[in-house]
Amino acid sequence: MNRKILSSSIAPSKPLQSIEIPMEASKAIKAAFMTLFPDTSLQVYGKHTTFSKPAADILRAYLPTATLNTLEKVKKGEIDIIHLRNLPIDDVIPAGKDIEERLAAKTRVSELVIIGLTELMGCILWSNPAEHQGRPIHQVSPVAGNRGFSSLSKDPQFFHVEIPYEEVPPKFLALFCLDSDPNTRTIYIPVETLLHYIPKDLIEIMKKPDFVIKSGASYTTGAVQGNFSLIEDTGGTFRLRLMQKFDRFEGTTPETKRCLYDLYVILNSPEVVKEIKGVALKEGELLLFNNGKNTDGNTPCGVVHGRDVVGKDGKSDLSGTLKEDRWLQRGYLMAIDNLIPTRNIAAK
Ligand SMILES: O=C(O)CCC(=O)C(=O)O
Ligand SMILES: [Fe+2]
Repeated sequence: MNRKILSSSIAPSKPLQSIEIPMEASKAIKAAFMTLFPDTSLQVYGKHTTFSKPAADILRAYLPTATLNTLEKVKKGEIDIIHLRNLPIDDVIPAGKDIEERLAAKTRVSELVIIGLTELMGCILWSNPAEHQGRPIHQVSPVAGNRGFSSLSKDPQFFHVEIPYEEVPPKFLALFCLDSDPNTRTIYIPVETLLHYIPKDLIEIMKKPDFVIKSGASYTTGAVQGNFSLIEDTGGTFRLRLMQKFDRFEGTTPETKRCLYDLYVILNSPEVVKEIKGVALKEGELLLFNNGKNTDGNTPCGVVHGRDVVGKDGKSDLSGTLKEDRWLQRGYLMAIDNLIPTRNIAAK
């Protein structure tokens, strides 16, 4: 590649907003959630929207005003990513290798946290029948066995924007830690920072609708694919569709084929790699981030995210092996005005 990386005008990365929920608030939220749903057999699945408003009301009642204001800024696209600490999780996080058994044996505090936050963000959780059996909350855990359910999470998570092959990807993502691995980090690069490393002519090619993007192995009911531009920039909306590895992207013209190659080199360059930031999530910690879309003007926002494992030598390894029982719950937060009804069938 003979393009020079533009390193002169790098946007100063905004520091990650990390917010500690006061212990009293966390306890009060948990007590209220246990009253709202005391059972373990809950179908938070299926009828989860029944709980959206009550769960959000509980969060509104107990979260500090400053925290609610920060969430509002994420909602408006003014903040890319926040790290909430000391949120309530269930008293017992069952041990074991079978994620379905672990899930069945716990109460539903963590689910209600995600459901309530989703409502606060003006979104609903996406129940996609093609992934995780249509469950609106995904288990991200490197368990053996049922891949469709356990998020293929032994596999590396190179940088990506979540499900870029969907016509309407989630606006926000929530990742909530129930069982931590201190060496495994959720990593991210702000979109704004990343764009500074992509030459302007390449950005123009990224705006052409001449890319095919395909779903991967986590779609158990069949692949989906679509024709997209990598950057939509309409003046009112900015959206990025990107992954660090382009094995599921294809250029449909010589120019866009070449563009993918150039982007691959840039995304894997030391300059970009040194922009990586990461958080080793602990129990009760949640990352909430914008998935690369802004509808309030055309300023880029959000993050490209992934996962690495930090070895004893302190080096980041994108394909590192994580602890078997690490467990995150994941929600795709979809903007209500953006839903594709037929793909949002109620989950069982
Ligand atoms: O495991 C992690 O920290 C990140 C996982 C991830 O990117 C995802 O589940 O979408
Ligand atoms: Fe992801």
